[in-house]
Amino acid sequence: MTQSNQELLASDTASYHGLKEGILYHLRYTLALRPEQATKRDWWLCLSMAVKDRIVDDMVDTQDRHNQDNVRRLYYLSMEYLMGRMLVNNVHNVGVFNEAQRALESLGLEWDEICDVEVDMGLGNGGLGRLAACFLDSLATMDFPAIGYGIYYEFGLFKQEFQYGKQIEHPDTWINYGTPWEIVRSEYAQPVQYYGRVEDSYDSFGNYHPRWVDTKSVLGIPHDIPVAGYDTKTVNFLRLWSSRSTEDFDLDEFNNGDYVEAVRSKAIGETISKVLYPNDKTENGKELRLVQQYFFVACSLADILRRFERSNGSNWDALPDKAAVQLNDTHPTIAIVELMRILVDDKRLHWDHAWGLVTRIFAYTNHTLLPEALEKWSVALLNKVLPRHLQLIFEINHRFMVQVEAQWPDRDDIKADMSIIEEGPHRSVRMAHLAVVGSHTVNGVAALHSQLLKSDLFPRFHALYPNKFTNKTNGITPRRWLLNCNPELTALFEQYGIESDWPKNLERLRKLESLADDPVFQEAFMAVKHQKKQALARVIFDECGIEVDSTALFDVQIKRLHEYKRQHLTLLNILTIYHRLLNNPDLDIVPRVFIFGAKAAPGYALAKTIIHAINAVADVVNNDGRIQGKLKVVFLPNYRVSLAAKIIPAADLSEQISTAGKEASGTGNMKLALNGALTIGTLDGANVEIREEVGEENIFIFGLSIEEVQALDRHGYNPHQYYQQDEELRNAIDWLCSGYFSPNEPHAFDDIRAALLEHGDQFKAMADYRTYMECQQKVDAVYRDPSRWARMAILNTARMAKFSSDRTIQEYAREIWNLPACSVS
Ligand code: B1N
Repeated sequence: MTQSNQELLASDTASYHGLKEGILYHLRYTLALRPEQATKRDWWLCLSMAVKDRIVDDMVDTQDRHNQDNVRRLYYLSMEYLMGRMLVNNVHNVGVFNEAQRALESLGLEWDEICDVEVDMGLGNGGLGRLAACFLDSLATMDFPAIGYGIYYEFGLFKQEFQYGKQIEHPDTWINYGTPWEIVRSEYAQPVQYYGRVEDSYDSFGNYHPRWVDTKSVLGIPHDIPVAGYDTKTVNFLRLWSSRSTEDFDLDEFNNGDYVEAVRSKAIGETISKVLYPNDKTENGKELRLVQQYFFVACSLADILRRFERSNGSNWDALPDKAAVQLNDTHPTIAIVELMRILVDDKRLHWDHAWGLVTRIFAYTNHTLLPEALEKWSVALLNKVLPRHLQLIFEINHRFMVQVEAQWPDRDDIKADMSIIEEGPHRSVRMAHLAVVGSHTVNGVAALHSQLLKSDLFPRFHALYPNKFTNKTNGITPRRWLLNCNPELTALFEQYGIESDWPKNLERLRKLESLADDPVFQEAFMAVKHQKKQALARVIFDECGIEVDSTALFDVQIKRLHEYKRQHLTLLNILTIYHRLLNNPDLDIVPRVFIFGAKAAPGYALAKTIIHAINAVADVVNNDGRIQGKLKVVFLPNYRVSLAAKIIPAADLSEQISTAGKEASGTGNMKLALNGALTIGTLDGANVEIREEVGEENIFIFGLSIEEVQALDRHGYNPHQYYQQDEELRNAIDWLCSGYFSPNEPHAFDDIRAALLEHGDQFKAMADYRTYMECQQKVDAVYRDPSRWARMAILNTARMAKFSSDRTIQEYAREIWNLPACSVS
């Protein structure tokens, strides 16, 4: 071997120096282009590859260290990861932001324009998927050995477009041109079995060992996305599985001479990882969804055990010391059963031995109390897709029922209530019960939500296992949600002597408290806000063609569209203000721009109607010269992580108005407050804790408390009463449904009225309408006092330390995972 070859092989860093050289290297040797041929996308790609090269060097070192030290690892199992754009985050985390900016500048390129080329990695629906992404960032930043496992969906969450105000969905073809951030590891492909039947069989000692036979199989291919921590060498990764057919898939058809049919059915194997289900909350019980769940769980567990056996052989008793597995909601709960199957059927452990290990490995996070979101799989479907797993579930349940009998003798009602199997004409498996029984710890995502888990959702389980239940209030990564999206504000921090390690230690921002009354700082803080509002105003004009005044109050409601989140309550507010303005054009109100961003599940008709209604009202309001631009309504299409990063720094007011008890936590509330938006909200989810942190004088709280909501549910709630007694409310609803806003479709919005009146207003919008309107008046009054508003906004930013996902992950690591950090230097 020549000297230079040896050097090259021995070298453990990229073979060029400087990002700019890296960009030009990739332009020539990866894309085979001359600079004058390169498009913005080419430059984005080359910069991304050059940044990835840096990250890969640290990734190799990190993984070497973890393997050599045979560390305990956290495995995060999630069906969803909303990573958004990777470039901006990665340049910040690996400390090459300035170098990257200079490199682009010297090539005559505009930083923002190049970043805007990147398509979001949108492999999730909303808060649950984004939480997983924030957690990965915190895990790497705090040097925790961790691997995220999920699905490499070919189509992420649909792209949303409005046609005549109605939501139209388009496929999200994010992977069309490939992504520079992945490393495909075909060498770690995993086979997965499905269908077939269970055959009785006995080993040579006469012991019963059922065999799962005549199965179909697919192959999972891992795509690794490096996750670089901020200001540390640690680089973890997210391993996403795509499905490929194996060659023996439907060999019978092949042998029967039906070549085309064999190839067609090969394609079925590839559909498993095709598309993310766009339902946030409603379960649809579709076979493909179950197949997706088992596919990624089986691949991930096989991968975890391969890694374990490489270092520990078959010393299964050490498994709970080396692996902690977190279930992100019930979606990966079949993992509990799959690990039992492997340990009992394949590794031949005794049941009690295996169960003892399994229940020390898993922990389960619940993200919602809404009954329609609680997963159930029909026994018939499970028997078809995973017959051996169904047997194991019955066995788990049988042993669990023995425990229940011991605790509550002869109480069949309690058994029926707690059983993993729901009896009835269509028997089904309650995945949440399975998750609770098979986990050592169950957590909710905000204090209030965790309380309700114990008192309302799982009271019997709480009585049986009082120490299993705990709270881990959600958090957000301050890197993406402040450093990356609001560099103008973070520059101010530097100017005012905030320690530069604030992105890793958000407590540092508390220093801003002492500046909250400083008029010069107030002005500087609000000047940044105004600058971000101007930038958002340009986005609004480009996207919607609507001109908005950047001095107006920017009132922001960004989240999935759902009745419980009550975007329609905001719509009633808008209709009322509009009505007041028309009746009194000189009315002295604070000019407002209502800004919405929300996708509706494609099958959720009422949610789509609400979008249509907001757009229809917006169209009338925005073009009515009589109100002199005092009111504007904007619905930005295709809400996603990268759009959130543009809206959040520009928000004055953050709408968090869910019916008390329905929003498990919320995380947008935290992102907005961190960027100095004031919250108007109900005492729900993490709003309760935000109030505790910022102080009740720095937040606008209104509406029914959870006790009041529950009392109304018990004693009968009558929405008609509010309709009859409140003229403005009645007018808003009647006007919406008069055809005035939809002359071509006069009945377009009747379903909203029906939901609010005839169908009983499940989410109590009618009851909260008046206090909401009154609270908005208080908002107006404060906004008219710029110094008071600035003080409140500054105190919100200053007091968000609790909501850093670093704090959340620290708590999981100490109290659930027992996970030591491992620094790589
Ligand atoms: O999880 C977030 C919370 O902050 C939100 O309050 C909560 O609504 C959200 C089925 C879900 N709960 N349940 C889901 C998502 C996809 C799906 O297929 C349910 N998402 C939440 C993070 O804790």
